[in-house]
This record gives sequence, C-alpha cells and structure tokens, in this order.
Amino acid sequence: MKTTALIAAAAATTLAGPAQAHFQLLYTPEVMLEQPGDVPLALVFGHPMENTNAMDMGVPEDFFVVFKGKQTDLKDSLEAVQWSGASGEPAGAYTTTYKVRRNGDYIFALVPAPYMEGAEDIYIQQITKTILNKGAMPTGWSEPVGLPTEIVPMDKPYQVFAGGTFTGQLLSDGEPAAGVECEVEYINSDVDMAAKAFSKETKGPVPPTAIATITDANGLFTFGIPRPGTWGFACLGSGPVKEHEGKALSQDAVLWIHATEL
Ligand SMILES: [Cu+2]
Repeated sequence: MKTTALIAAAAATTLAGPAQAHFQLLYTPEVMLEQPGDVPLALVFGHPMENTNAMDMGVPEDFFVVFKGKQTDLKDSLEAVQWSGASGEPAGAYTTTYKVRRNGDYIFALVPAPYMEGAEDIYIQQITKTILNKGAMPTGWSEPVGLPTEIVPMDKPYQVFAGGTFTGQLLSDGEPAAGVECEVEYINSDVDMAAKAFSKETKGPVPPTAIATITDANGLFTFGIPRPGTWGFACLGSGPVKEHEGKALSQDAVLWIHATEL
C-alpha cells in the first residue's frame, strides 16, 4: 500500500498541472513554395496534439527571418489577434504576412514573452523556429540563427517523410546541449488561418503520455516520424536564462518540421 501511494504521489508530482504540453506555434500552411507570394504566419501558444485551449501570448520580444545569412526584423509586422482553440476562450496571438520572392530557405524565429504558468508557478519562454523553402533550392536550413537556445535541423525540415526519422541538434548559447528532454507533438487539428482558429475536430490519436526524447552528448536527438503532418519538438529548459521576475524560467527551444508520405 505504502509503495503504491508513493508511486501515485510521484506520478501526481510529475504530472503537476495539465498533462498536456504547451507548444509555441509558428505556423504557416505551406513550407515548400513553388511561386513567389504572400506567406501567412500564425504565432499561437497552444496544445496542438491534445487540441484544447489556446493561451494568451504577451508581446513577442523578437521575431525575425533569416534568408541567406541576412536577418530581417519582422516584429513591426505583427498583428495582435484573438485565436480560438478547440476549447476555452479565444486567446491573444499574432499573425503576419511575409512576402517571399527569391529562391532559398527562410528561417523564421520567434522569441515570445515569458508566459506565467500558474499551475507550476514558473515562466515558460518557448523560442521557436519554422523553416520554409521556395524553388526547391536549399540555402542554409541547417545553419543556426544565433538564438539563446535553438534546435538546428540535421534533416531538411520542410521535407521529412513519415516512416523516416528526423534528427536535430539542440544548442544553448551556441553550444551543444546534452541530456535535455525534448517533447514531441504534431498539430492534431486543421488550422483555419482566415477564421484564426484550430478546428474543433481532433484528427488523430493522442498518446497516453507525452512523447519525449533526450539529447545525447552532442545535443543530438533522433525521432522516427510515425505519420504525416506538422511535427514540433520542444526541448525544455535548455536556454541560458533561468529566472524571470523572481521566478524560475523554463527557456525552451522549439522547432517545427513538415512530414509527408513519400
Ligand atoms: Cu497550457
């Protein structure tokens, strides 16, 4: 009895707060563009795999794109919107449109404001990247962009195949970060950019507990992608800043990739 109670207590501690993982989205519907055009982007803090409520984002600290090594600030282009999750009240989020003209890789990066997670009494700041390509010409998708912490893709992130694997390298202050737990999710709903909403309908299965993988001595992790879709990796607490306004800060690195059937 005592052992059982202890295990139950340990499980309760581990699952303190919602079992569902927060994920900062930096979403665009098309990641392999053939033609020049306006690319819509949605910055939403939510629970993509469980497909539940969205959470209020503060004003982002930074938002930029890197194209062929040149960084362009996009913060002023952000529009504050209300975004509807599958449940709960609409939450504060941001959208923008970016004009893509030239061929190559576009690395979008978001440093959101720290988010107060009341259930755990900590701040969470998920520094997030999404990479898209135009014209099938790769130009730097595997280059870090100098974020405090980031996941650098070791496989072309906009062309991953279901049934294959994806490898990323986690960096903290530019150095490989070993032994860090990374959670894995996919976007389990339709994303309606016009209505600024996730669909009420949940599309695929939700595993019983969080999918997690741990970085090796070189900061590398590999995950087998079981199904097509938009997959996200969130490496937890890998950033150099550990405190915000007198409370613990989990500065996480998030990367989104796109997997299709071959
Ligand atoms: Cu949450």
